[in-house]
Amino acid sequence: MTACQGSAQAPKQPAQVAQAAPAAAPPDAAVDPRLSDAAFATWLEGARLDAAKRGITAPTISQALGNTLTLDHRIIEADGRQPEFSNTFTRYLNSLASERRIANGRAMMEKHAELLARLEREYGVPGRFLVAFWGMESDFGRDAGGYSVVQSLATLAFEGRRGDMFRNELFSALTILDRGHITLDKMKGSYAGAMGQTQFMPSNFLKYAVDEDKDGRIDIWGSVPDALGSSANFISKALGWNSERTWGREVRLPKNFDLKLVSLDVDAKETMKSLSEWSALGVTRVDGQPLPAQDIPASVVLPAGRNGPALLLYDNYRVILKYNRSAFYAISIGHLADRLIGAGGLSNPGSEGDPLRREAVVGLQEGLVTLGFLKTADGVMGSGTRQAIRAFQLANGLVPDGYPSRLLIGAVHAKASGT
Ligand SMILES: [Ca+2]
Repeated sequence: MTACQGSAQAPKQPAQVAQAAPAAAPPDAAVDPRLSDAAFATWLEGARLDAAKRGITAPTISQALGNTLTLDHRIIEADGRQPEFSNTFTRYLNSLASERRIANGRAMMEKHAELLARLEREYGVPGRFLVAFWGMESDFGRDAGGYSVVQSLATLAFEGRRGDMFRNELFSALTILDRGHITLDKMKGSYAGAMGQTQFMPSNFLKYAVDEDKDGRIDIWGSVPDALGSSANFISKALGWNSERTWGREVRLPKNFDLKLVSLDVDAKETMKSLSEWSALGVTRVDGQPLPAQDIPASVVLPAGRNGPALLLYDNYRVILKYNRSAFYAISIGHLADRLIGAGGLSNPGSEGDPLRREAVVGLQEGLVTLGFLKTADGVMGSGTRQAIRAFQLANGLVPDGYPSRLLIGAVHAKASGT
């Protein structure tokens, strides 16, 4: 659980497919004078002085920020890389809540049943959500990242883009070393400094990580109780989990459902209604049974457009979004959590389709800009672009689901080129 964009995030791009074949580092990367080893050595001197001022002990400074610390150009490259595709919802869900992950997650639920029951009593977060986050973040600890956290953070702090944030994370990492929770060689994480089985940024570690197994050290790398306890504490305290409720459910929409009521941005108050209001509009459970008669505010979301699954999402869905601003990620966490306690797949799984290439997204956005529905083309398929698609659909008598289907993209291009 990390912390770059917004509250808790590492800058990985869950809704995007990783670039197929990373381009080799440009040959002149190492000779860019701003990123030279000499410039880094000077920067490191300043960082050592700053660390001392912030109360980091001399042995930790000389061990972690000594002259053997070098820049890692792979990290600079990874940080600047643009995702090549925008994934489809169904592909994303099938890959992150895969049958293998569901089976492994169920085994983890069983293996750690006692711990999970205790954590739910203590923090109010049900075990299935803790295990779902654990599976999504590090594949249950199997893939927690192999980068040196100190080297990653020093590289990104030096590189400059969001440098202040990474500099503060670096000092938090040094504080963790100073407190003896982990040794420098074992302090591993993602290239962006998200650490251990929970992928905590160091500042979140200092605020929310707990010594659940009470051995005197907080070890989110090697101790499952520490990792899951820290996760429960973070989700409860930092994100504000509502222990009374679940995250949402798949629903069936009536034939005449007004698709303008679909939320493209779940913070939009005008598309939030209580379960009884949705019931009155004809929304039911997928088996046709009525929704629970409760006054829970909820949003209808169609992550794969009007032909894909319809979901009714509650406030804990918004809690997951605070952790990662990706609707696909948040739905996958909720869905995976349900699968871990025996639920089946979505009744309408949607079709996988092909991921949209970045150029296709940019082309669609440029069309929407030309037509006055969008301000800029950034290549990212976010809620702003979906709102612009819906505005285009409404203006042209199309079904307003905000979804970038091939047909929709063709219609935008035709209008934009005036044909
Ligand atoms: Ca411990």
